[in-house]
Amino acid sequence: MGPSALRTAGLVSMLSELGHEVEDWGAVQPAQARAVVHGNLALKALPEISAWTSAIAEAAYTASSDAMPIFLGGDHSISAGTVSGVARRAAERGRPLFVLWLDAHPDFHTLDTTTSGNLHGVPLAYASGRPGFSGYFPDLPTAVDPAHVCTMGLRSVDPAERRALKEAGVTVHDMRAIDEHGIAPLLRAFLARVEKENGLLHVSLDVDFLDPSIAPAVGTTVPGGATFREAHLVMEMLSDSGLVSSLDLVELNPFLDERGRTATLMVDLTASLMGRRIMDRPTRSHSGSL
Ligand code: 4U7
Ligand code: MN
Ligand code: MN
Ligand code: MN
Repeated sequence: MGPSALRTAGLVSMLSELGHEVEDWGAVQPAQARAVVHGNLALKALPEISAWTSAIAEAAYTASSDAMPIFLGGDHSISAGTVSGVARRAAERGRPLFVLWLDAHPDFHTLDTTTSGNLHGVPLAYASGRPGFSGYFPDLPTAVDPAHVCTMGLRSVDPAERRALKEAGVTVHDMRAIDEHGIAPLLRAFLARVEKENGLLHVSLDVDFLDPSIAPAVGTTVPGGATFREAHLVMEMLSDSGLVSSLDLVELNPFLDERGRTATLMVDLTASLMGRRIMDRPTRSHSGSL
């Protein structure tokens, strides 16, 4: 129901009003699921998610050829496909792919370390080429270099993920770092790296990045998330940077929403990313001083 709620909240008309040409490609059709059995018996819907991942990766690869795809979930397991698909496209272009993961969680479990078995908790590990997916998920054409991944907003990290993030060299700006430094300088430093390396940037926005008081429509609420203005500022800075080449909007569960306010917020955040401004601002580089 997530994509329907985002469409109902006006995603397409908002993008058109901002002057973008929009094509709604509708729903990706899943590939045929084949029997996949794994030793971790907690894994939920492994054959289905594996089949979806190959279909979504193919769609993401196709859609990123000459446009900026916006992928609507669904839960965050779609990003196993979206990130691996756009990574394949970036590699073909000889550009490094960077990933900004906006989430309360790092989603850095492998099939072996997840204890909940929830496959929306593994997509970043899969796309970064962490071990243990081979034979269960589609073969990765191109892994994202974990050194090109920045997570922001974390406040629920499992012990196995904490170890793996460190070992892999993922940049982690947890909520404490955001409290201490403010979100802008942390993001500015990451964007400067993307620009310096002539990278493409995939942004993955999980509803639970946001504080549940402003975004209740998610199954995995964790208190202490990004505020309304922090989230908009991130999107505005991303827009100014001109570096974003693809976007995920995931984890919206309209069944848990209050009069569509979370769907509306997700659409408004997308508007900030796609060029909506409170006031016109002089154009300046993202690394310039404010
Ligand atoms: B989401 C969790 F244990 N880590 O593995 C798990 F805390 O896409 C949560 O970020 C995963 O919402 C959350 O089940 C996945 C849990
Ligand atoms: Mn997530
Ligand atoms: Mn999450
Ligand atoms: Mn989730």
